Amino acid sequence: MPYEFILIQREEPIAVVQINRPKQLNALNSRVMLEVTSALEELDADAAIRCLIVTGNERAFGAGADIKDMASATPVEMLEKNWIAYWDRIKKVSKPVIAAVSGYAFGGGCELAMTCDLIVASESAQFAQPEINLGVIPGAGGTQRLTRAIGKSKAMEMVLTGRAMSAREAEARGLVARVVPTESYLDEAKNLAREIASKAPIAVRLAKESVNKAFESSLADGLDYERKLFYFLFGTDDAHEGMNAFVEKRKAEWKGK
Ligand code: DAK
Repeated sequence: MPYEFILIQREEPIAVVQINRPKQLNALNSRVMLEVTSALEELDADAAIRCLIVTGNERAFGAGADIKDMASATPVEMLEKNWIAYWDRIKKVSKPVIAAVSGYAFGGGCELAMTCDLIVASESAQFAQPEINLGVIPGAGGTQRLTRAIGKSKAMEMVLTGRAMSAREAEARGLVARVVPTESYLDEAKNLAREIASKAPIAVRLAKESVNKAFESSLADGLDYERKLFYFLFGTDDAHEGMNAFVEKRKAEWKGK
């Protein structure tokens, strides 16, 4: 499909999906969400790509859902937008998705970043769920994912006041994996993506699946799930290649089989 609000950069084995609505600080409307979701799904199906990045620009990852679009919406219109379906589709992408965040990650922007597998933040990134200031609450996972990421008390504070959290605090609280200089945040995210892309592809896919399972299961069920994936990997050529390469003191050559 022709894209209006995103740019795609392919640098095999990684690819970057950049939200490109700079005048509106990358406010997310239905079209933006459709394009981001479709691009991620296309790249997920592309065998030459092994790790994905979603980003915005230095000033804004995304300032949230487009408030102008929502200002006079009725409950039925919001329901029919079925926005949440985009987040569910992004969650189903099998390859790792890194959010490279600089500037504002507010409301739906913060929720989009949290839906990715991990966040690399620039020093100037700010995270907030400011929906309370609009008379509503987060609707695309903010109250749930933020709480799981940073704990109840801090999530409560952010959701009830709408106050923003700095990149450094987000790192200290485990919301983001690492904070990097603003001028090189995308390069740092790409380096991380390339590192992940250099690992055994099936193991990467199942590792992602297993970590994500931790958010949706009891500890006992999660451990059980992890163990089954672990046993399964012994049926792959790559597992034997990885272990033999270690024993033979050489670099492993992954086949993704
Ligand atoms: N929507 C529309 N336009 C936005 C916007 C947004 N969220 N954020 C910024 N803009 C626009 C501004 O209107 C302005 O446009 P012009 O006036 O120049 O035409 C331009 O971007 C620059 O913004 P500012 O002039 O305000 O820039 P500042 O640097 O002064 O301030 C700011 C930046 C990010 C602090 C400020 O713009 C701001 O507070 N923005 C709103 C942030 C916000 O409240 N975000 C949460 C939106 S609610 C759903 C699930 C989830 C959601 C919706 C539905 N369903 C399940 C159906 C999500 C909801 C949200 O995210």
